[in-house]
Amino acid sequence: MEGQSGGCEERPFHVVTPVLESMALSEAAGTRVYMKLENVQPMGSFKIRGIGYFCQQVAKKGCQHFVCSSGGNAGLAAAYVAPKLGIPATIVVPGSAAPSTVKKLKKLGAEVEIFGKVWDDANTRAMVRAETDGWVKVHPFDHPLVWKGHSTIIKELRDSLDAKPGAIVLSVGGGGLLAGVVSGLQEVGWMDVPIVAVETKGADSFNAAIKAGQLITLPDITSVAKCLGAKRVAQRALDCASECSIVSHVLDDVEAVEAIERFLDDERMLVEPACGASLALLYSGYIQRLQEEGRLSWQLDSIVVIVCGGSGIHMEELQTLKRHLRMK
Ligand code: PLV
Repeated sequence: MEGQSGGCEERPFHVVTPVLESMALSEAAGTRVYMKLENVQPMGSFKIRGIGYFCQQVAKKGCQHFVCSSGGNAGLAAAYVAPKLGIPATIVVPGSAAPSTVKKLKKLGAEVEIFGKVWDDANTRAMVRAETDGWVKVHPFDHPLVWKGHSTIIKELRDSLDAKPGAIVLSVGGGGLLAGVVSGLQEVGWMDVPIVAVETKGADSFNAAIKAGQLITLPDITSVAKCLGAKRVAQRALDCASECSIVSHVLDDVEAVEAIERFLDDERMLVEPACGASLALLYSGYIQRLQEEGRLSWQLDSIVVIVCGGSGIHMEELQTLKRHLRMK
């Protein structure tokens, strides 16, 4: 199919994002840190890469209607590309989704259904609607086309860095970003670059799967990082662990939210707790701890942190999160 239709619809929906060195993060991590700034993508997160690519491909095959279950950001990406492809979209979000996200989705022209408590509930509902109405289900993380779209992050990194990084830090929800990064590393021949996969306690389904050696379904999502809140990761995410070196790390909500505040001060950018988790790994001294434990090399020339972004955050929401976590 690729290349058949030509014209502007073949152009990706995502933009090539900047890679910037962060003095503050480098100081905290004791190694030079580059930020891959996915927060400046259309709709504020990396999701546009994979979701945009998926939607573009199924549109070519005659899709009539998208239905996407989402914690927020995948839905925003789908709602953003749908009118550009001339296809209506229904986004199913859980009650935990930020009200501002729901508003934004409606503004983009999507039909929004709020269903259940966490993303898994919304996903069950989206599957029913896809089946009964004959719509195309847009999965936020578990599809090869989504991973292919996300893999462009690594090709861009290869083009913008002088040398391959010593490690890549990223957040894991259902594992779509992880799967995309691994396929990108395979494509550019960087398979020896270790990945640090970060989650928050209460949204740590990847860590649970790694420990058990099989997929585990968490009883509930209790973390404030709702966009990391898939009770069970994609099988592909777990399979990635046998194809390359992945260090799974879990930290606290408080650390993730502290990292959001520090990042706002240091880099003047506001991101979701889902992204704060990756930043906290650098700010809270975990790189050095992983090096002491022998899980990461002492000879890291540089680290790339994927600033995955997220739209469901504002100053007011940040204050609410801090109150909820009893932070000063
Ligand atoms: N968010 C998904 C799944 O939510 C969504 O529907 O938007 N960082 C941000 C800002 C995200 O929005 C997400 C995923 C992730 C990281 C994790 O990506 P994943 O799911 O590909 O591992 C429940």
